[in-house]
Amino acid sequence: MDTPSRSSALFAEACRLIPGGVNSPVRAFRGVGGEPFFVDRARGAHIWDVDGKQYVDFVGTWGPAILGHAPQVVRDAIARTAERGVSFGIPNPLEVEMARTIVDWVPSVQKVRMVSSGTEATMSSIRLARGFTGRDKIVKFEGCYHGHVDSLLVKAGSGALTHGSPDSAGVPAALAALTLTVPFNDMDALRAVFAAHPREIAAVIVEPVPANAGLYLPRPGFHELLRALCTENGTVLIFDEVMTGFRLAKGGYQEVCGITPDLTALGKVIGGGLPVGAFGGRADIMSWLSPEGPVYQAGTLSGNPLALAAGLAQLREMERLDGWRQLEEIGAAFEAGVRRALKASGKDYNFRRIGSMFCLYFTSAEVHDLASAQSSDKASFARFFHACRERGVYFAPSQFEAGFLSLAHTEVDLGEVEKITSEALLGL
Ligand code: KE4
Repeated sequence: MDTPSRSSALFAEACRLIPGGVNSPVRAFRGVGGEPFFVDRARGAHIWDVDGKQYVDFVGTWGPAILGHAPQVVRDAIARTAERGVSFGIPNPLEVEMARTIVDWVPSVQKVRMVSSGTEATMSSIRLARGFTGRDKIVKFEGCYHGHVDSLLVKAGSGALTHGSPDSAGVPAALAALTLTVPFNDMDALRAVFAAHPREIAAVIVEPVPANAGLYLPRPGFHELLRALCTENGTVLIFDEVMTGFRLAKGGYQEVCGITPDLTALGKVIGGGLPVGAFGGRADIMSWLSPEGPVYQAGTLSGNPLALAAGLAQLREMERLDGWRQLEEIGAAFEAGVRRALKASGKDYNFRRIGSMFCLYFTSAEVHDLASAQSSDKASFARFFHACRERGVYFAPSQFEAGFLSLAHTEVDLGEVEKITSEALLGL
């Protein structure tokens, strides 16, 4: 019998101590079968597992690693800041610098509050919208994922979808009933939900580019209609840009599409890999937040100096390098390679990309919402995933996740990946 790998031994121990052996479900490989490997270290576009195997990484810790893993500027900022303390629970200058950066870079954000995760950002945005409007109902889109917020674990994407619990147990039916769901890109259904609940909806929350059922794009006119309906009904429009913020453009996807949301949820990139989230928007809405207003929200580690120093270092480096232009060039080169690999293998699978975010659906159908995304052949995806993993390329361990490129992915990496993906597709 083969000696179990260190990953396998660690996973066995982890399963005795942690539910499913993981601290976040999607890491458990349930979407692709087999056991997860354990990471030993990461640098740039590469990760190494505890058994010494190297991978080109396209998960990028689910989005934060936009410069690549552990960039020098982030490590230096953390070390420098740690010399002065690691947490205060007292206002510190980095909170002002981060707030100013977000307000300057994201035009719709007039005021912002720091939190410690994307979930906190969306949860607080929903509570704030309900307090501001005095209404209870909210709208979300099927397959969109906004973190593990009770009100938003209704027809949710990401791990909730992967593990077959889009409507999570433990969420009171009375609460879930206040969350109305609509298929993304379905303009008739969107009009209908507002017609059925005129001036009753507190907020609509949307991933402007849904990336938690793979990755699909908004149809022309969809966000314009959404903006108009929210304005007509006094409904707060919340863009969940936890994933797209500071990645698809300096000002996030709202800079790309020209739509102005009322609130925006942020996370991932702004933490440089450390735990950070943020939410912000119209000053008249944000003024309802405690201690200014009656909507309570708080956090021991909100505005943590290490996390903000890491995030600011990452944002400044992106600005210095005009990283968004480079990411588009890297994304285009990656896409060209994938399309050559698909052509060589004779597979008519559906590859979607926007900037440095992508998804390869194992279906020839056009994917524009959750239902069409679910037409993907998950068994073929799983075989492709493992064939690539064995050859040293790590994609997200679920068909219902997006992939991420970084400034650290080189032409050499992409050339190697094209070869490996071609072999994996041919072997299906
Ligand atoms: P966190 O609470 O995980 O920091 O953020 C929640 C969240 C909110 N909004 C969007 C659009 C998100 O994509 C996320 C979290 N993304 C997943 C990846 N699909 C995180 C990975 C995980 O759950 O382990």
